[in-house]
Amino acid sequence: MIIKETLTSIVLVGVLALGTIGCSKSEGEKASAPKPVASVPTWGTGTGVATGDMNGDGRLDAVVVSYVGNLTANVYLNENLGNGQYKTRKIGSVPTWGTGAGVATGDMNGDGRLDAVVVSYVGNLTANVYELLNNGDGTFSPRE
Ligand SMILES: [Ca+2]
Ligand SMILES: [Ca+2]
Repeated sequence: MIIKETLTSIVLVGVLALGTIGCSKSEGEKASAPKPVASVPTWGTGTGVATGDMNGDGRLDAVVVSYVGNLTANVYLNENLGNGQYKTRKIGSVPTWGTGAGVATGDMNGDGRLDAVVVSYVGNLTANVYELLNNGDGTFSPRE
């Protein structure tokens, strides 16, 4: 009889503990809901992001590619202002069918400045890769 009551108590404590954990997790998720640090225009498909110090100020910036309709994906530089805020501006565009776009950063031409490399689906089972070369003055030029 004592064993049965003990087992019942253990099960009840376990159920209560699980319930408590469940409630804590739910409340924790609400408290940590992400807030956007930047926004760019998009049609909702074909987006990607990469980080890199694109302007040489020592802070990582966010480069975003985003499908904006009309068979075009725009590339945006979100400059990290260092206070949790970003200054967003368009640095280029590439052709796309609107899905399967991505971006990476790297010094593609060896001049010491990070460039943006963009891949986008262009139809006919093909994705093209484009380079937006960092001119060092805040502008970027597509490699020709
Ligand atoms: Ca930077
Ligand atoms: Ca470069």
